Amino acid sequence: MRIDIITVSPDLIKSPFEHSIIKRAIDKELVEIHFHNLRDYAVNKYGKIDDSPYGGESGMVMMIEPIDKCISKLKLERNYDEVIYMTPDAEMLNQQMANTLSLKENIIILCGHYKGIDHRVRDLLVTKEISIGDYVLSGGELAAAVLSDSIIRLIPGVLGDETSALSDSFQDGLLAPPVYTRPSEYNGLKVPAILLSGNFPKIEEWRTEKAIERTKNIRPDLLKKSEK
Ligand code: 6GU
Repeated sequence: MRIDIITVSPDLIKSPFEHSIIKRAIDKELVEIHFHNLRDYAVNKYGKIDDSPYGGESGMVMMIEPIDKCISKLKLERNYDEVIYMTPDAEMLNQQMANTLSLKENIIILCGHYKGIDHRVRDLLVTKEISIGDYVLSGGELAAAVLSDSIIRLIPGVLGDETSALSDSFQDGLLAPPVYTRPSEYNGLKVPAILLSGNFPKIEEWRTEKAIERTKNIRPDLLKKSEK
């Protein structure tokens, strides 16, 4: 898989890709990440990429021309499955979307900034818009890093233990059950005895029960969704 990230702050978004599972995925050549500085496609030599909005609102709006130039150049080189725009006024990211996107070959992620982008970009160039939650970030870079991480860890071969992505929270529509490791007792706090029993069918039953219980308590909306 190849991910092209278009941003005005490449330095802000690079570091999450230099650690741990994501770094290993890049080193193993399971994914390629390319960063594109939107200022390299500016409309003048001063690096202009934004302008004041028509209609007299405050703030600055990202212009269509630099974005179109950058995306058009990329599209000459290969086909893209999706051009994703990161913005808070969009459908919210969930595990199902990450699963679907992890099967794509090439995607572009466009990071928003300022007051937004000229809406013609969204109408003409963008194929999918994603928010990472109901709050506003200063820019789309951190959201793009979140989206990329959620996708990359699902690419086959990225996680050493192939089953571990399948047991993630949300994969079965439930929050994950609690996990424990040594010691079996710490300051009087005991690990649930069932986990030490070696009775694996019973342990599975316990895990499902706890997953349902935690989901009911913390995210009852997830259970309502699965009933629909
Ligand atoms: Cl994708 N971008 C920005 N700027 N803020 C957000 C977001 C995205 N998702 C939630 N808040």
